[in-house]
Amino acid sequence: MTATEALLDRRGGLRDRVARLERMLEIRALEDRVQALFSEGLVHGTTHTAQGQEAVAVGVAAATRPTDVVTCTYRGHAVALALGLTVEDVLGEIMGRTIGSVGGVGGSMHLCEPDVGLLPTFAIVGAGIPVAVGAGLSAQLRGGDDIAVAVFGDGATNIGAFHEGLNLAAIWQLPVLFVCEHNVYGEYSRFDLTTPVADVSVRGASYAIPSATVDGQDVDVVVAAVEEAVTAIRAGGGPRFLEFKTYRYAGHSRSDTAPYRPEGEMELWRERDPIDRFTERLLSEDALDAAAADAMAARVAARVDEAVETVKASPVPDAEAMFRHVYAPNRSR
Ligand SMILES: Cc1ncc(C[n+]2csc(CCOP(=O)(O)OP(=O)(O)O)c2C)c(N)n1
Ligand SMILES: [Mg+2]
Repeated sequence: MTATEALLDRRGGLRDRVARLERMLEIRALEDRVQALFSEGLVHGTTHTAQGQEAVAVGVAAATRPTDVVTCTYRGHAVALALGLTVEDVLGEIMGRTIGSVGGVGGSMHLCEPDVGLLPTFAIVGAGIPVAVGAGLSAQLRGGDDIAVAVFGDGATNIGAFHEGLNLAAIWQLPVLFVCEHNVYGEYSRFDLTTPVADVSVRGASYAIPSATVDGQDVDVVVAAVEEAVTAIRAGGGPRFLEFKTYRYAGHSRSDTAPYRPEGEMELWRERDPIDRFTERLLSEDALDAAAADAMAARVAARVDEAVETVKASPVPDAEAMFRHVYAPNRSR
């Protein structure tokens, strides 16, 4: 199997609901390990993890296809793994090693893998939105029924690029799905202290875009919502906007311990943990038994342990790598 086939295989595997649980566990395990590696000084720069948001990432990946393109944020490890990147691809990039998806020069915030549709993840808040709109225009001009997906945070809906992107997508009826990961915080500020609406999906209405607020803690609900929106978009129905209510367990980045959280808030969200809920559902449906669930958890832990060793053994890129993907016009002509 070539590397591309392996990525497509991982993506296609998400057609199976039990595989969705395994991918969510993989995301959680990797993100927990990234925080530990950061504390050990093995992650340079900064890093933003997405524990708690796994159902949104996996649901979006399961209900789209690799020929669709996706832009997302600096909190992008979960979406990248869901789309099909391997733990080595993602961790290699986070740790700045040549084994990473872009050879270790991108880092945690700049993951990219065209084979499964991941355009670079973006460090600038909202910056992926107009790029996805451009990709939607490109898809429309090419014909066919591929779409573009922009994944962004609640804070990004206060950025100009969000409004420009929705407006343009609506007036040109572009095949774009706007996905908001509403995780209650933008950096160190609670959403309700920065934004005068409770549901950002209402903002879609001012651009005449069919929009909805959806439970982001239930992967089955996420898949159903994305499938419905994607079907309408592929049929030429123009853009759709989905806001998923979710929560980030980690602080904003690095060693932020999130002292700004109100007491009890985390516990309330943990009661609706997307992995626990989905595990319980699969067990109650007999789609999974306790032994298989344990084996799955052990398999994921071993995969992450092994990836950490592989990545640690991978070299850092040489200085020349900085210039390898830089485009410059030939001024001598
Ligand atoms: C244009 C711009 N302004 C400010 C920042 C600093 N910044 C980084 S993340 C962030 C918060 C964004 O919150 P949200 O969109 O809700 O995404 P989340 O981090 O919650 O996933 C800010 C203000 C930035 N990176 N880009
Ligand atoms: Mg947020």
